[in-house]
Amino acid sequence: MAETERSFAIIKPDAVAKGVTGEILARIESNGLAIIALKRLQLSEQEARGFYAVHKERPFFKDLVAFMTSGPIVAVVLEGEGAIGKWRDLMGPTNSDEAPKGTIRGDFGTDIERNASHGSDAPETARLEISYFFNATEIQAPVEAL
Ligand code: 3AN
Repeated sequence: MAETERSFAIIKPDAVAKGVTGEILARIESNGLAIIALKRLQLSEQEARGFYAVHKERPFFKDLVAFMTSGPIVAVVLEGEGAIGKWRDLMGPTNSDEAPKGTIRGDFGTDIERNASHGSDAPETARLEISYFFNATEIQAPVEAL
């Protein structure tokens, strides 16, 4: 059995603007992942640059920051068995052009930049990303764990 993990997800500005936040959250829950923290916010340029700092030398960095600050996002903490891999499987490949139907990026994204969602790629990045958006007091454990 996979270990219980936490992952960090973003419903990106394109998906929020399309009105598919609820559909994406429903896919998370119907696939056995618990939503243990959630907020809707608009990133400042500085916040987006900080979140994507690992990509700061990449040619697409400026466009990525412009896109991620273009409208509200929904930030989510997920918890469940193998949550990091499970959420990445549900999202599909980074490029929405290549993502199969039935995946979030395939169904709701447009291209490699406007790809509807983000997910952590490893436990250490999940920890960093969660703490970038949420205080410990904003994260609730699932009811059965209390
Ligand atoms: P993932 O989000 O699947 O882990 P990363 O970490 O390689 O993908 O990329 C972070 C984000 O940067 C992606 N979600 C995507 O929006 C954007 N991105 C990655 N590669 C490109 C690219 N070649 N052109 C434009 N945007 C890109």
